Amino acid sequence: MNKNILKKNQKTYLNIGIISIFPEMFHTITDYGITRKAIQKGIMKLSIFNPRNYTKNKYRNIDDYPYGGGPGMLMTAEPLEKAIQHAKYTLRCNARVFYLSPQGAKINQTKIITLSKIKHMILLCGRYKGIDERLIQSKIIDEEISIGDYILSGGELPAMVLIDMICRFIPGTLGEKQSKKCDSFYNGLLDCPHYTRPKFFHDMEVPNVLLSGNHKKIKKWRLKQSLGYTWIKRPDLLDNITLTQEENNLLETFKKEMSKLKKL
Ligand code: 21W
Repeated sequence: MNKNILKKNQKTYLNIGIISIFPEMFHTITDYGITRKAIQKGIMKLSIFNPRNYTKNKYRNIDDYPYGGGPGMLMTAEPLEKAIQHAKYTLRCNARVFYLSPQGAKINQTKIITLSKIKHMILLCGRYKGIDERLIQSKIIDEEISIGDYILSGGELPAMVLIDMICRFIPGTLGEKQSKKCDSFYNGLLDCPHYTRPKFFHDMEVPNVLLSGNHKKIKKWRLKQSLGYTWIKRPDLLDNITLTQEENNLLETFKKEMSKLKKL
């Protein structure tokens, strides 16, 4: 399957340029797990550009004091612009440029699916208090994105989070069996509970239906648990989706079974 995809698209499926003053941080994704495999297979390619290499002054400064005063430093526009331009030239195409920033539009699973269709992207990672506003307003940045409403110390971890998420959507990075289709959120629901050997852990058993070998029953049970767990742990998710008649019935059964358990 992987071979076919690679043939069809000639070379790399996902080409990512990263602008960061901490290139070594990206070993986290290049050296471990699914992201590492994707790079090894040639499905994904990362190229890192350090803004420090695009500075003019001898101390290679990429930061400066903010006009108007106040604490903290800002990244200056010029080295970043040059790094982006070089990245664009290297990726040799109309790569889309994303600036990771707490002020950006918050990413969600739907947005990831849209992003995962982009084949060439440049991720700009800020540090300190961020970057000169004029770079954001210049045409060179296409989109500003955030990974959530909390403050981190830079854009590198968010960039890696993004790459990890997108990587899972490239055909061939996930095994057919552990497909993303089974993942939490794929259908807007939480994943069902899972069990593996041994059959007994302390005094706890594996639900009988999973040992039954009846695949139709197992599928139905898993959907029921997905619905039930979502209802218990993340009821807000249920507000965003419309359940089918069958799903509604399964959830009602789950609730009844729950209240029976409580009475015991
Ligand atoms: C931290 C940049 C603080 C700028 C309101 C009050 C990239 C990030 C980042 C950082 C400030 C992302 C503020 C979620 C994140 C990132 C570093 C300046 C901002 N707003 N997604 N204070 N969270 N963060 N203060 O932090 O670069 S994507």
